[in-house]
Amino acid sequence: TKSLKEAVAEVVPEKQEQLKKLKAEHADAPLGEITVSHLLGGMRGLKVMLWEGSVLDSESGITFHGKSIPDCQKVLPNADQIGGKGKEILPESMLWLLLTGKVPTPEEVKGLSQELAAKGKLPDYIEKIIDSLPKTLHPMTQFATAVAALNHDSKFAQGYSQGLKKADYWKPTLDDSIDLIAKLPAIAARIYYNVFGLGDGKQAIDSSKDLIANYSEMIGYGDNEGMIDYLRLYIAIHGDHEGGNVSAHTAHLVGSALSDPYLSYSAALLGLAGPLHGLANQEVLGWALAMQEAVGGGEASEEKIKEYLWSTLKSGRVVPGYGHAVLRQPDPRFTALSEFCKTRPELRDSSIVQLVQKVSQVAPGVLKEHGKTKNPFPNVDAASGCVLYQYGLTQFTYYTVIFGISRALGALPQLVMDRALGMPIERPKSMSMDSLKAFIKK
Ligand code: FAM
Repeated sequence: TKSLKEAVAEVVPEKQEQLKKLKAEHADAPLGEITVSHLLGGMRGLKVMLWEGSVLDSESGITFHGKSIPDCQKVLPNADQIGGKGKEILPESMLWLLLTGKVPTPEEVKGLSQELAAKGKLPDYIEKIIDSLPKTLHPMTQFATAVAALNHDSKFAQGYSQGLKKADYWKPTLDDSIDLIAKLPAIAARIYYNVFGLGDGKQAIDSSKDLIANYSEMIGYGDNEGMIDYLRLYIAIHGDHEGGNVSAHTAHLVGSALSDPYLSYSAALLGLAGPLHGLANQEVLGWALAMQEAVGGGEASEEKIKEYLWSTLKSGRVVPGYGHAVLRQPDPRFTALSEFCKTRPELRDSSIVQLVQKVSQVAPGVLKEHGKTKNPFPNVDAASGCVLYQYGLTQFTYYTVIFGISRALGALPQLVMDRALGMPIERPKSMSMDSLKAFIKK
């Protein structure tokens, strides 16, 4: 059985060769025209980033090394296959796929799970930093603070300062990345304890359990099979959404300055904390609960839901959980989480889950009529929070932290690849309005 590091070491020369060929044969091939509206429009649609783990198609949604979410659900090992209990994709399996492009065997996943368990304990100083933060500080700010502070022990930063060769940069980048992914659940659990006084504050790790079974135990859900498997699925499928989204792009940008994985991922978390990106799951739930109060739960009529949607839009707000910068169809991640809800009676019968599902049928029509958004369909965040809520995790300022455990599965593998491929510092050209005008006149 291979370790993840051995599996990555096999892939690196192949990727380096592929890049060499691409440069030699196609360096000058055009990838489209850049217009002023690209510059003014958040660079939508510009093909200007290399990202190996996943590709997002506007119609069919995300694929991870060519595999759709249903494909991954078929082939990636679950907890049942490694001696635990559960049918959903293990985040460890997704991490392996994202890093190597290969489907791991259950034995390889078990080995990775054990490696993460062995590295998951937090150093004392990190616990102290978290405990010293005010409970009123947003959990995402606490998350980014703790992750940045882990750079105290970065192998990459240490190696770099000791003159590490460029060809070897990827190795300590991978060590740091695995170390960070191993510690994210304990950091998240410690924040839960600091802010809400929930969980036992010990963050104990059982080496026979997978990453999320351990995390669930830390936050007080160790006996809840439904919640544990939901968290596995949620964390596996939120892992990567190609490179241009704010969190992934931020990790890549900051990492391009050779900031170590802790600093790069801390910056990514700060981007994830924005309401148009990761904070949307927190926003959706607040909005959905207010709607439930106004129109009723699963039994609410279509008319009442429509009225509520219009009142949100007329007050100048966006409907949270709807629309997407790239997708133009319902988000397959939304579909996967909705399918999960159908498999569990406690979710099937939940009033808030039923309401969210009903809204997903009514909102596209209303948003089309409203006529602004290019995508009237639900994105992943439309569904993600109501399940947590139903399982009793009602502290919705915490929801984005769970997303933050997940996004590392995609952002950090690309950082490893960036180092292996010797990608340069990112430095696009900016223009002032005056200089643009002068340029256009030429
Ligand atoms: N409700 C109302 N209006 C919306 C809308 C929505 N859900 N989504 C987009 N619009 C508006 C948008 O505000 C813009 O209006 P203005 O021209 O007045 O500025 C117009 O429609 C065109 O926007 P777009 O081109 O369709 O979307 P963008 O690519 O600019 O933005 C989103 C994409 C996701 C930021 C946007 O759809 C949005 O604000 N959605 C609600 C928040 C949300 O759910 N975010 C989560 C995204 C998720 F996938 C994630 O990152 N986790």
